[in-house]
Amino acid sequence: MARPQRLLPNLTFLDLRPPMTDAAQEVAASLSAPSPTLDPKYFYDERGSALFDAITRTPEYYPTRTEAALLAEHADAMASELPGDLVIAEPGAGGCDKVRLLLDRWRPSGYMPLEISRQCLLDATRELAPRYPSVRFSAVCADYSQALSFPADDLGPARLVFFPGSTIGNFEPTARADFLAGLRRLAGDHGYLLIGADLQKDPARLNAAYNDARGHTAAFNRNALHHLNRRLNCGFDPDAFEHRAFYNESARRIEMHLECRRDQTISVADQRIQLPAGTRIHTENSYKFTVEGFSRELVDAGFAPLSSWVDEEGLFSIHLARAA
Ligand code: AVJ
Repeated sequence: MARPQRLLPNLTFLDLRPPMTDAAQEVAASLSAPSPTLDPKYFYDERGSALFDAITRTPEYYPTRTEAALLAEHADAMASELPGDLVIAEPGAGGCDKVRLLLDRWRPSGYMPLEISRQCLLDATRELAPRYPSVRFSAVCADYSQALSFPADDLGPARLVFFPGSTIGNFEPTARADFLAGLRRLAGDHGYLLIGADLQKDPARLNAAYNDARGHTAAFNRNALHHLNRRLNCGFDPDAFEHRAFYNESARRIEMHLECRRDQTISVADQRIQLPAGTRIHTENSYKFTVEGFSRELVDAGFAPLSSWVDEEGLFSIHLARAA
């Protein structure tokens, strides 16, 4: 079992060396399926992360700023329902941006970001740890499946699992139930969960949030193709793909697709894949919730909901729950 390295007085780094998925095989299989798909993880190379940041600053994309305002407004109310001594564990922490507010307001005894992108995790924690000398930083380089089975230390401070941004909306219903059960394991029997869930609303508002006027979401969507060209030399012509994002009301989800405008042939894993004009590649689902419906999913995953907070406009919700 890998051992944590001490990088700074209050920062240790544990590299669980997440297995490199055979992306070429995975992409070849998903693109040659009757309904071609691409995993949304392919949006997020360095350029993709920068494009997502740009999306969060558009007037149309409300989730990130609405959630940040809710956290700022209710951080004390949340703390009043939590034990004084806490370790915040954050799977998929990325650049550790969203937790800063909680570190400022709560001064937990520990913070454990779990993140697959090694350099991103190292850069973020090396920058953060000196700012919070009283917080013990335990950075873990791991993929989701490794992260969710990271045992809770029942003798130590209670663990609060922090999963913001409504990234939970990317999971299909069954995978979501499994993932929430994984968050329950990560929290442990004495742990808690603080999670963000975007709410169902007027389709026009949702469609606007995924079709911003500046075109950042369209560029973010096409970036999956640029990323695969760089990483797997697929030979896509990304500019020959139309960005399509719409709210599928019956499925209660935003769907993102890339529509091929002219015949293309790409190659991956020594396979040549024909993409005739009109082909749609399904690149992301972002499910939308109700407070009641999401609370039921938390109960099914082994949590007892404590409180939830929704902004005045009813756009976004944050849920605090404890291990049942
Ligand atoms: C980061 C997955 C929460 O689904 O709203 C933003 C990603 N996709 N614009 C979302 C995204 C298009 C975002 N999540």
